[in-house]
Amino acid sequence: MLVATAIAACAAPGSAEDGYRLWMRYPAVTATSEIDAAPATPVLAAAAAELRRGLPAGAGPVMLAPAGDPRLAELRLPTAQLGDEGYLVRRATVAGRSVTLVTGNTDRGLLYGTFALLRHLATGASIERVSLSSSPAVKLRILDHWDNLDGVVERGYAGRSLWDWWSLPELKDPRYTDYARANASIGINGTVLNNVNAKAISLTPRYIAKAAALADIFRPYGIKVYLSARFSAPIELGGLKTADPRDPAVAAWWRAKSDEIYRAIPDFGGFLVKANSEGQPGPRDYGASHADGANMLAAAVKPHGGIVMWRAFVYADTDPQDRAKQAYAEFKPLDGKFADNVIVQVKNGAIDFQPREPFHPLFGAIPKTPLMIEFQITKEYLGFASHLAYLGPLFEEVLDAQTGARRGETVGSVVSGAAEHHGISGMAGVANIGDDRDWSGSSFNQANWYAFGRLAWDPALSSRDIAREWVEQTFGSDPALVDAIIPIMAGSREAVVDYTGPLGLAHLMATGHHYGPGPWVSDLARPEWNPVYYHRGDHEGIGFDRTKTGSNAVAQYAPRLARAYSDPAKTPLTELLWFHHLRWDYRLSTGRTVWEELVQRYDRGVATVADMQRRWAALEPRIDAERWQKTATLLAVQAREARWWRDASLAYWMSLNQLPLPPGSAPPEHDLAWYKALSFPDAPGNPQ
Ligand code: GCW
Repeated sequence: MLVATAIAACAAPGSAEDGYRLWMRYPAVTATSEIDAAPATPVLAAAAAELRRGLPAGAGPVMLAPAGDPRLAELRLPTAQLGDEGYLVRRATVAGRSVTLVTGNTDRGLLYGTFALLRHLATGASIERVSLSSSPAVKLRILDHWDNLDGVVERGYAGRSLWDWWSLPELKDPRYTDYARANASIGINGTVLNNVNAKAISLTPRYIAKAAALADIFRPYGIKVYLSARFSAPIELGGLKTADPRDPAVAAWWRAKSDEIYRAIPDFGGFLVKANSEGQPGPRDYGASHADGANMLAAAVKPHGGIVMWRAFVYADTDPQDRAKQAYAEFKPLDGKFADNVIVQVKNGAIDFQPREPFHPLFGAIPKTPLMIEFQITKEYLGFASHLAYLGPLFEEVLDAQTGARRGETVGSVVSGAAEHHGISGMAGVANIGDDRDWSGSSFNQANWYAFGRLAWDPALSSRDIAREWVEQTFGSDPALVDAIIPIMAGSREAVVDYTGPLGLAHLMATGHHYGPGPWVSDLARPEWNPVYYHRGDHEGIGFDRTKTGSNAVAQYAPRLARAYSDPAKTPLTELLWFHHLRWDYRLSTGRTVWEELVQRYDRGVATVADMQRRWAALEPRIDAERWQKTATLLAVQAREARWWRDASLAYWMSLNQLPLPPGSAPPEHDLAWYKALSFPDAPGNPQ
């Protein structure tokens, strides 16, 4: 099927630069091209439509053809290793015509190839010498939406949920399609529609029909729909007396429920489950294990090819051991006990998405179990939507961390399953998407969605390269502009670490909504809910002793790492107080004491934000007014809040250690009582 298409200008003149177009800011210039797409499947149609939107003038003929197309036979292309999602894009002569060929073994491969070609062109590269080939290292590349059915997004700072559950399935907001396009452009192939703190009602026929409507919209973009399942649903919806996974009536209920879902959504991905964590029901309520629970659900979706993503984010408010140890303690004995369509979803660190945590000790520790990593794209602990914090370096740091368990093994290689050859592998990101016009609350938050998708496709990519291609597509490929923006992004996450919790401190935020500092909080019912539990600061020193003399959490790491983490002199400064309780006057490799180093880092964080503001200010002439202004305003908020974090924290530490600030360091603006009295019951993202 040959479609000769005259391409009309796609962006209306004068259209607002409100961030809606994300990184897909295709040229507004009219282009005429020939797009040869055969055969026509919904996925190929979506790919061809994207080319019509985005192919710049003068690109010449583009052919989308599956590897099996007889016209390609004589080219002998190396398509065998592309798998079922990989692509190959290159110049070729097909049936006597010189074309830009996009090929792959499946239509999804062609879809990804199409987006790769558009990215290639949008980043300033030429079509004449295009030669791209890639296939994803990770199979499940998934966004987890913590969206409640009433439209509130837990830990969401970009407006309300994108899903208008009430008007679905009839009303199909065109935005759903744009969401799918954006995800497909970075290789995301799954979405969990509802919050892991799940309501059983999402499994009722009414809601299944709504989810099915979204699945129909996403399918042409290679995106499968998943649902978070409430473990007690057989009781709440089915009227059973128990949700015990070993009870045949419970298993039968889930089987029937799964059959019902698959009748509506034949390619339904499966379930995500948060069980026995923060009040959610689960198999432990009945004395059964996480494996019993996961395997029972896995059996229900197995006949349909579905999977279960079972979260390892468990800590019991009745378990007295170090919270950082609890997930490992619970899951390590279960290695090898999970069904083959279960994947265990592990947060990047052992506590909870803090600005910095050492990687989770389960990575490398349970090789018989496929593990998918869970990152948080929404910035619950990194300044909500307002702070500019590019998370690429955070994701990269974790993925590149050596587990020490096997030679050369990294968290990224565990996740991609390279060594163990598991049938499934995955990476999940808690979405930062809402109904804000710019989707994520700011231009730079879009970069975190982008970076997540790119790294899920290829965990070996560098966060800096990703930043570059994102900037080029989002703001334009003028090298002077790109070179000015990248440094702003590159140091931004470290700045947040510096002004919120340097040297490995963590979990110091205010209670509930997590907005702003609260390192003094000590009056919550359970010890591990309190920041004082995590920093253990007192008159003498600060930090959590996780060595043999303390909780011995270090022993959960491979011996080589455990040895290093046991010695403060061998522990990276960035993780020092995570593993060690040290005297305030303990001298570090920098020549400074712990106290001096802490202050220096708080100051550095505040100074970095000031520097980011200066750099951004200089870009005013080069960036459209609307996006420039919003970022400038948000940077001013960030500067104020960075100072607040630094001042409140230092005021508190000084109340403990009674030490003076090192010379040159400004005193906190207010006294400690002032900071403690601040209250923000209206802070967003905290469902009551
Ligand atoms: O970080 C914590 C959040 C909770 C969240 C939980 C989790 C969905 O504060 O809001 O609940 O993690 O990951 O389950």
